[in-house]
Amino acid sequence: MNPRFDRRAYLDGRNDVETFGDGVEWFRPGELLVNADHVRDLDDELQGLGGLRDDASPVDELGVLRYRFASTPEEAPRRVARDLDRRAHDGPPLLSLNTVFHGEPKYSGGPATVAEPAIRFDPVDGPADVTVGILDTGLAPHAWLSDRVEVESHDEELLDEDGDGLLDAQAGHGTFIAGIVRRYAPAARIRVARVLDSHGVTDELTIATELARLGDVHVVNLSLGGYTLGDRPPLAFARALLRLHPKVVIVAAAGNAGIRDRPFWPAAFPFPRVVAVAALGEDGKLAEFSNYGRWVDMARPGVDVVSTFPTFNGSRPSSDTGDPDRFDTMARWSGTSFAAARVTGEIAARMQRPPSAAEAVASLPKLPGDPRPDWDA
Ligand SMILES: [Ca+2]
Ligand SMILES: [Ca+2]
Repeated sequence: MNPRFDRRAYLDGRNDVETFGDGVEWFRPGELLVNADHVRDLDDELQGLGGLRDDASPVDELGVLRYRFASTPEEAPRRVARDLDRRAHDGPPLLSLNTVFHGEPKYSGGPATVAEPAIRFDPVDGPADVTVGILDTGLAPHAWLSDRVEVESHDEELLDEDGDGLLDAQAGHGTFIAGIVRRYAPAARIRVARVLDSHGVTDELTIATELARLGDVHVVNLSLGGYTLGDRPPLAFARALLRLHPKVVIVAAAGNAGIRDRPFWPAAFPFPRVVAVAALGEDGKLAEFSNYGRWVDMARPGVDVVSTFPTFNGSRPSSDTGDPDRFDTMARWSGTSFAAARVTGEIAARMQRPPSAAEAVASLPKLPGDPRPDWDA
């Protein structure tokens, strides 16, 4: 991890994402997602504007179709989304851009430059009947995690995918989160799916599709999100939530831009099953980087969290103060990502008594103690 990673500059340099100026909302270029229930009303109009239907759209899982616009890729989907979305302003979304989502560690902090000692815990004996889904950067082999985690080979973490000899900006994020869940819910099974690349980038269609395919889980951790055009709910995500088993709880990070007046999705979905988690600093107040809004449900510590991390030695050399990018099984990291993972673990741990995620959510304190964070700061 490079502590000076500049996400805006990094995203500007990628050709598979774009922004419309403010650098807060990011989208897949030339893509528009359409609610399949309304596609007959919209198909002529979209094709007339140059949209091509993507036959690989996840209609079965989500009821969502994707249109690709080859020409004027920036303007066409954006204009169509704005114009057509007005027709359904108070109803469920008819269509949306394919919003780019990103993991939510705090970049300026980054993992620690030296290994941290392990936090000891005693795994609980006996069969676990709770399964936690983690959609993230995947999972690296780790002694803490091997006996509780289901991970396919294509869901393993990629540490230096760009091959520059340095740890990629968000590599280790999923492994770190799995360790937090394990710490708070030692007996829970963990099912990992890789949706974020090693720089922490994905889009709503990818996440929604994986969510629909995750199978039999009780709680899903989503330490990621994004901002949408017009602050409207992201369509593919809304569809995925409708199709998910009604008892499944989603725990989502509130985001790290220090924004207090815009919804961050999916955390901002106003459903009881979506638990939005802000981060507290060491003083027990809302962390300065944490987003906050009326949609935030809980807050947990999110600064200088220590958890599991891949073993990696980057090309930066050692000095008198040690090797700045040599990671030996543990790291320190900050962000609403890790506050959310703690809530996920707390829910899973409480479920081992009554196996209901919704009841577990209701029984959790919104805040870990007094004093309340300074919400209005
Ligand atoms: Ca790299
Ligand atoms: Ca090194």
